Amino acid sequence: MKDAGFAIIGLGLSGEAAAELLLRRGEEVAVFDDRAGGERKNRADRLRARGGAVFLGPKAAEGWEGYGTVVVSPGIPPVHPLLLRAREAETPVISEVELASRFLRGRLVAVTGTNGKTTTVSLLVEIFRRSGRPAAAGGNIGYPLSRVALEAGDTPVVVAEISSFQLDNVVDFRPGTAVFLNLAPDHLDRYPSVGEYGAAKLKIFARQGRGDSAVIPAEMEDFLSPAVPPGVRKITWGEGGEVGFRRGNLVSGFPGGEEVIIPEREIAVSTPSYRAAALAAAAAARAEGVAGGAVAAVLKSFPGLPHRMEYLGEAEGVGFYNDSKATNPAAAASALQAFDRPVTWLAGGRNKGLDFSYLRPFLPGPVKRAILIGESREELGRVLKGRVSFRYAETLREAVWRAFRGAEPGEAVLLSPGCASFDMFEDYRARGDSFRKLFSELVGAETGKESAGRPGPGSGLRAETPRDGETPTEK
Ligand code: UMA
Repeated sequence: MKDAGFAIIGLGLSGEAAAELLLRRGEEVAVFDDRAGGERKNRADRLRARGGAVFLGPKAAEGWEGYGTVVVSPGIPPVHPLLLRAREAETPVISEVELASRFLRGRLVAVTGTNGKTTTVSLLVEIFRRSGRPAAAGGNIGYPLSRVALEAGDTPVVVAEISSFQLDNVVDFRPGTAVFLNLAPDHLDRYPSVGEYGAAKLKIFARQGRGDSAVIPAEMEDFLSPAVPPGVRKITWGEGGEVGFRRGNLVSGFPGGEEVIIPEREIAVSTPSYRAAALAAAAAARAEGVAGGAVAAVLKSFPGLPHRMEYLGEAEGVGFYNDSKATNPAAAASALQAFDRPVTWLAGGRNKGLDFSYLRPFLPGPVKRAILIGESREELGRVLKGRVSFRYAETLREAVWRAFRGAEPGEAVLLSPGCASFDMFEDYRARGDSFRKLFSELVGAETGKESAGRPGPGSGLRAETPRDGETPTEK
């Protein structure tokens, strides 16, 4: 029994970065992972070369001793046997972002919510940079916060994308500004209920205090307020909030007046999810004292991210949209709400324990036809039955071609699966890349030429309020 040093569970991106961070501080580190293959072996070699101990594979647990602190990677389930052992021994357990935050010296702005986190974080980083404050992004965005602490711990502002998994074991994690985006059912393969999933997300506020800000959707104020400690400044966004869309402008309210940040029509992307991210980012920037000009400059030019309502182009008048990042029903519902022209909807994949009946109120909406793929296709089919005509496809390729052949010029084909990708692809990016490739192939095959770019006015994406001199198109 050692009862000293750190044990890290999981040797993915987070585990490796956390181990490096601790080794650099001269700490004793042992890393455990239930699997041995792939990139883990290279990571283990690198860590061993720096003096860390690494235990990989089904017998890894045999190397477990007593430790001073256990650092847990976000993907490790709460019932993992090593975590249970640590709890039994009353060893402190902290998440990787908790560890990382102890080494960050700049201002920490943290963003959580079910959907829209990465877009909001990306907007905020650009806004800070535009305002002259160097900023770095990290966390669930794909770049561990421990890596930010290692490589850029002195950056004046760190904008962290924080998942519920990362909040499960926070202790002193204290963002100067905490941004809450939304809450919809997700990850019910890990949490016993939406309540427990939501409770994990609320921990983003738990350690905040005087001088900090909580940026919350106005519509969730009653629900969120009890979780925000006294003395924390609350800034609400969205309908009825301090920062919102009013009279055709994105405005920020403040005592004694209202500042127009940017006319709505100048915002680069008009989808509901991007507009929500824009409001949350503007509110967080305001909380951090950033001038409206920097916010406006970024909202005017930031084109959105790949795999999130990404417009691929047109094939014979049919617009193709890649929303592969929609891995839960709420994200798919938000995508459907963006259209005011008929949509052939490609959906399905691995269900994360979620109830697809969430989608019912949004159907048929713009959906003319659905093509369902993946493990969950029959479960989804049962929800669509009687509301939307649908058929099954074996592969994404079959789905794309069927969708294209069945669509009329002026319509759209949307991949917004509402499910995880792991039944058919490595991750949502691989699924989106495959969709993009299939689109290029069919453009080449059908027309001999490719057309792509971002949607312009009249693209068929719903603008929530009419643009000047324009009436929104009816279906
Ligand atoms: N492992 C075990 N036993 C288990 C489960 C996993 O040993 O029971 C091991 C795996 O063999 C693997 C390692 O744990 O080697 C993986 O750890 P991890 O799943 O925590 O993955 P990381 O590579 O560290 O990536 C994590 C986040 N992953 C998850 O939350 C599942 C990444 O978010 C994040 O970008 C990264 O840290 C950097 O912060 C991904 C994600 O899917 C994108 N997030 C979820 C989402 O967005 O919905 C929350």
